[in-house]
Amino acid sequence: MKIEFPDNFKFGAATAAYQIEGATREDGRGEIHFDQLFKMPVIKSDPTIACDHYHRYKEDVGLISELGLQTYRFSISWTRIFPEGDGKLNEKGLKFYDDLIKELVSAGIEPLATLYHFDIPLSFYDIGGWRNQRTVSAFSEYAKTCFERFGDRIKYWATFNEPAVDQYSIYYMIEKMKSRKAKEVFPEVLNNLHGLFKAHALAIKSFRDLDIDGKIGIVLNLYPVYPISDSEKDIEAAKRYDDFLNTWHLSLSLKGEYPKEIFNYYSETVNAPKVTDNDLDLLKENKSDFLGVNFYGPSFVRSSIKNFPLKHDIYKEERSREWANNAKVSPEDLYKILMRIDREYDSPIIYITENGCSFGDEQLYDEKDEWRIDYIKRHLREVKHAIADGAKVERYYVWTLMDNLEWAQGFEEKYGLIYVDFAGDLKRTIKKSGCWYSEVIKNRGFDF
Ligand code: BGP
Repeated sequence: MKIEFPDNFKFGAATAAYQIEGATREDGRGEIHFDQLFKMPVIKSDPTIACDHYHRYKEDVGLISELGLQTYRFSISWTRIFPEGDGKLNEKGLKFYDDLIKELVSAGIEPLATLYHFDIPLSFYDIGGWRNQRTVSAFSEYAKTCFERFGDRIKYWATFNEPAVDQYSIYYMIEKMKSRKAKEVFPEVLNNLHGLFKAHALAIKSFRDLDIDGKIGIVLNLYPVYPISDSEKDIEAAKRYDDFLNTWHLSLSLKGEYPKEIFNYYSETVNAPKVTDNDLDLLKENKSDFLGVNFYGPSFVRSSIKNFPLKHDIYKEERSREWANNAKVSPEDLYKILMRIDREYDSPIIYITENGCSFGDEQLYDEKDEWRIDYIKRHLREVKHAIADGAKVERYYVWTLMDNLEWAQGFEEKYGLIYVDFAGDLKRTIKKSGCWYSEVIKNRGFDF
């Protein structure tokens, strides 16, 4: 059977600044919170070089071109533009992105830029992050600067990547590692998320005030959540996690409002978030033009006494062909979440902004790369299935363009369509999956 995609559907791949750029101490870039974490002895990878994309961007755009990607999602590093987060502007940082964009546009590749991919300026983490109004105002100034400088060439923008991961997997976990109590940290997570969504809405407002001819949205990590058993406790724990992960973020992003029942539950249990009427108006008046969906796999949840107030644990299996990067390979769940968004949120425009797999360490010409072809194929089939059933899915970005620095997991995880020789000279080689994807793009589909 031929799986074919409509003419308005675009194929691409995604990256994030910190995971590929390197050059963390060059040309005036300011420090981010992750720079500090990477100095800890438990984390062995070195972000100062990463893929050295900062110096090899021309070669990398050449490879994007060779793959035939129609669009490329990358992120802009806030502290290259404003080294301290606010205040002094860094012309050299702006120039790097100017050059990159020029290269992309002249090769006919449409850029989609993310303004924030987990890279909070160090100075702002230390003053309470997103729950400090200074961070919120600084972000909207940074966003405005990017729109003014690049908005004539970049038409597609995402404000934030995965607020839930930024706050629940990163902030919450880091603060708990400092032996702080979940009862203290979780309310901060909700207040941070509130500040982050205000920053998102302010960025949308300035995008529209500047009358940029394009679309702006946000990127969420979304997936169906299942209880691990049919016990009442597990069912309730799955509901709590689903409420937080999916409903909370979807409602804020697409309706510009808090989901009442969950909001009341948190107000009663953790006395957060603190929200004013003006904030609510701001969110309501500045909703996204599109929703970015990052999908890796469903979640299986059991009840636990840990992780107040969600009180859940996530079940994981050993990595295998059917359990990539700690998530079960389950393309049908991509279809399910897409249809849920379509039904419950008035059929928004959706871009799959990340989908991909790592099976751990992988050599060049490895059978794991064959598994990647199978993974992408099965997921794309479900994307088509959702389109056929009415979901407005218009783009698909593979995570990721090239093997990179996978945060705390370092260089061991390989998600790339392009192999990077980290043990040697960082030479890039297009993998078989990259060649296969290239054919898919050319043929606007594949046989299944
Ligand atoms: C997403 C992030 C990416 C990337 C990807 C894979 O959450 O936006 O930056 O890291 O996940 O990561 P993981 O191996 O943690 O699933």
